[in-house]
Amino acid sequence: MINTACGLDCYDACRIIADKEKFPKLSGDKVHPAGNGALCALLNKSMHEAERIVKPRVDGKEVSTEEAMSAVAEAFKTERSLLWRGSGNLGVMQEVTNLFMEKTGGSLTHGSLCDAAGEAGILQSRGIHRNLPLEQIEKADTVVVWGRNITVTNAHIMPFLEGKSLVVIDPVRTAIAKQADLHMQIEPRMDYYVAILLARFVFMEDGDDTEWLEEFAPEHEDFYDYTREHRIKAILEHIGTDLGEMGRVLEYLRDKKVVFLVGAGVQKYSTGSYVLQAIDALAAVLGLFGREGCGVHYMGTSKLGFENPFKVDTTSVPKATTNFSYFDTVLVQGGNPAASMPDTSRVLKELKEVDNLIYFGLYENETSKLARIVIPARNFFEKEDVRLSYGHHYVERMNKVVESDIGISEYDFTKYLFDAFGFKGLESESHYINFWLEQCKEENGYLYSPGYHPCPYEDGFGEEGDEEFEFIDDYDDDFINPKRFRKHRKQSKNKKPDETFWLLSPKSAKSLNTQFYRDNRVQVHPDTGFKEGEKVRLTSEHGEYDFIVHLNEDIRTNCVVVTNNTVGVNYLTPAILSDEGHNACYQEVKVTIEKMDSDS
Ligand SMILES: Nc1nc2c(c(=O)[nH]1)N[C@H]1C(S)=C(S)[C@@H](COP(=O)(O)OP(=O)(O)OC[C@H]3O[C@@H](n4cnc5c(=O)[nH]c(N)nc54)[C@H](O)[C@@H]3O)O[C@H]1N2
Ligand SMILES: Nc1nc2c(c(=O)[nH]1)N[C@H]1C(S)=C(S)[C@@H](COP(=O)(O)OP(=O)(O)OC[C@H]3O[C@@H](n4cnc5c(=O)[nH]c(N)nc54)[C@H](O)[C@@H]3O)O[C@H]1N2
Ligand code: SF4
Ligand SMILES: [Mo]
Repeated sequence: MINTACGLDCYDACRIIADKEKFPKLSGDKVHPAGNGALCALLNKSMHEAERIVKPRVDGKEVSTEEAMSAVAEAFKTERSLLWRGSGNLGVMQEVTNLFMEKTGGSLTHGSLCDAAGEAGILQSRGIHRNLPLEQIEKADTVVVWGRNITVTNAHIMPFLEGKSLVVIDPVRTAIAKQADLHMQIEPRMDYYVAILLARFVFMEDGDDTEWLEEFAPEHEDFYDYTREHRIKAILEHIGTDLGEMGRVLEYLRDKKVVFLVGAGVQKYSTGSYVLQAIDALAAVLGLFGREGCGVHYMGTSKLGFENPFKVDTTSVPKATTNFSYFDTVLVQGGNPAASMPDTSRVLKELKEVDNLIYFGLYENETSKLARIVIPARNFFEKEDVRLSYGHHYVERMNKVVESDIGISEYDFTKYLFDAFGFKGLESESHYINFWLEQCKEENGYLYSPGYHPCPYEDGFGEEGDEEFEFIDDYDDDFINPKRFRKHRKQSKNKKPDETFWLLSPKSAKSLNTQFYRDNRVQVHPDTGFKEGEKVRLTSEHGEYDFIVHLNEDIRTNCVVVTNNTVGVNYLTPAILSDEGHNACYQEVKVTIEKMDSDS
């Protein structure tokens, strides 16, 4: 039996037990604390069925690996080069290619397509982001699932929620919302207001944890004043809720051990960082930090506490809005920017202007089709690696399970280029693997990340635990101006009804981002009058694309859902960065829907 872990970009980072003889049949680890031993269909089925790129290509012709790698080396002799890395595989060895970029004077990216807005908000309030361990979630009375679609994206957290009161805050009645004691089906992009108003109500009923606040968050009186600047009635209407529902939520928070499980959904906006700051502030008012069974769980900084041997000193460009055309050579590794980045028209134009676009990945996709050089990669069963997790603190060694003739590992790719350029200083593959593993703490036979803290923020905030909690004291929003709430209402009599829809683009159960199954549908509420199966065009100020209607009663009538594995979804999304964190803002967009003739 060989132990490894799933490298797909997922909260769970499941441990896998593989039998070489029976591969690709796999088992989960039933006794592992971070799961119930079941592996999901993406790993068990989709990944093995997906058709791999087998042969390298240069200028459309199949060539040997040696020829293709020599073309890669040649391409890096140009002046301006960039490595754009996606999240196709979350093993730490993905980053070994940084070492070559540093030597050759190339650029990397900063910021994220994913969670960096929320992360920036957390850093503002806590100074350091220590994620809440799973065993604390298990001790909670109430779990608030806030913008996270856990049955789809984080299924192995389900056992930790058993027997708890469950509140879900989501514009969609998701599967977990249907199981919840209370579902707030709010208007999208309003989570900041939900959190601030809840905090305001907690203060109003003297439910704040004054003792804790005095010790760890002495600015709480300023925050109390700040919450009072928010007009209750106008905001409640905008959120799509009322006093009664807010009161019912408070019942689940009052004098309870509460955990907020916050997902990517709340922060795909320019204002994403403020949302996490506001949720953190609510948690602070309730005294939820540093206390058993309480806290905020978000996508964690999996490398926290590690010395990273692949941390390099290079220039960088923002990942979500990369100007590819500035570069002569662009290496896309483990990603599919031609589909996954926002504003596809812009991205395609940029990518087409790159002289040497190199695609290093497993499968054909929108990006591989544009590339001048295509290098097939090894998948995570075919190479050595180490898996950290953003959902929990367990670290797994990823052992090679099978040999493969297909592709090249990231380490060998890097080694080839070091040798071709005569660069020195690359250590052996096992040196790096051990370097990561040796930094972990071992307990009860499990490896823990050095960033693990059993009860985070017990002593205080910041790197050393000697800082105060910082409350949010400002909210900037150009997209929706809260001061205009009242004006909007007054005008609404004469105004045409708003015919735009929020575009939500969550993850799909059938895909891992753009890997595996690709969809072609837009989900809309039946009350919109559209019919199942008809073709519609969605238009935003950034572009348009056609989809097939799928009716879904679980969506607010003013929202549409196009999951992020749907071909064309990012033609509609904006190439902008969040106010903090340089994150993509996929949902800062409204669309119109137009019925198309069935034969157009
Ligand atoms: N509209 C919209 N768009 C979104 C999002 C959204 O919410 N809405 N979400 C965003 C988020 S959160 C993310 S994380 C991004 C993800 O976007 P990307 O990071 O671009 O990831 P994928 O599109 O899944 O492409 C991953 C590719 O990695 C390759 N790959 C897999 N394993 C390996 C390996 O071991 N080595 C190498 N070299 N290649 C490998 C596969 O060929 C696969 O095609 O998408 C973002 N896009
Ligand atoms: N099966 C599967 N699992 C995955 C992935 C995948 O592609 N497929 N991708 C992985 C990756 S890269 C990531 S980043 C994670 C992300 O996983 P999650 O954190 O679950 O993020 P999403 O699926 O984008 O959206 C979560 C929820 O937010 C809701 N939502 C949308 N807008 C708002 C809003 O304004 N406010 C609130 N309160 N809720 C809102 C959506 O309806 C959705 O239910 O999942 C990982 N796991
Ligand atoms: S994709 Fe997620 S749930 Fe599925 S096996 Fe991998 S880590 Fe586990
Ligand atoms: Mo992500």
